[in-house]
Amino acid sequence: MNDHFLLSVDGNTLELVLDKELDREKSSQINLLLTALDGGSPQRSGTVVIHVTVLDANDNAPVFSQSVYKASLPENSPADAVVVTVSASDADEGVNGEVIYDFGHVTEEVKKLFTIDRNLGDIKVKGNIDFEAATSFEIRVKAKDGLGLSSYAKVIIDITDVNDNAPVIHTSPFVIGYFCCVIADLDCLKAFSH
Ligand SMILES: [Ca+2]
Ligand SMILES: [Ca+2]
Ligand SMILES: [Ca+2]
Ligand SMILES: [Ca+2]
Repeated sequence: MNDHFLLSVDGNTLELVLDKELDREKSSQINLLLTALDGGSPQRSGTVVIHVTVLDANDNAPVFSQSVYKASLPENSPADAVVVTVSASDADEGVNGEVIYDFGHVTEEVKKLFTIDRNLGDIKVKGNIDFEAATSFEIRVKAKDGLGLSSYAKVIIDITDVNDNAPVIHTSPFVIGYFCCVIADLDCLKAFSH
């Protein structure tokens, strides 16, 4: 007999009883060959094949291909530029295995600057990425199947600097006849501070 089933005999009635849990992801079709023997001489037998189709239950959450995705993005990248694509698979069938993507809990700033494609997992630029405002982002992403089982991964985006600031000379009257000059270049200042 099969590992999963037991035969229960009551007189001439025979019941096929499930003994061990079935897993569609391991084996979705099971064929059982049942042979009945009589006590006569010569002994005669009859055979029947029982075909069992295992239906799917949603017992797997989506699994991301990586727990952490890393990407690097130049500041001022245009809207719709794809930063990174996340991907998760779900071993279940049909709606139980359909994966959609979303951000997990993220800051309002992240929502203003990035979007995620629910079906493809593409994270794209939406707003103005400014290295002088933030040099990296950490985004939690979620993959959810059709019945709501979900899992999470982390996306780390490092913003790279572009020379988009000209030096600015600040002058202010200090004492009559003297001026104090400060030359500031935001790009350089950032470069020194990192
Ligand atoms: Ca399943
Ligand atoms: Ca699933
Ligand atoms: Ca900038
Ligand atoms: Ca810059």
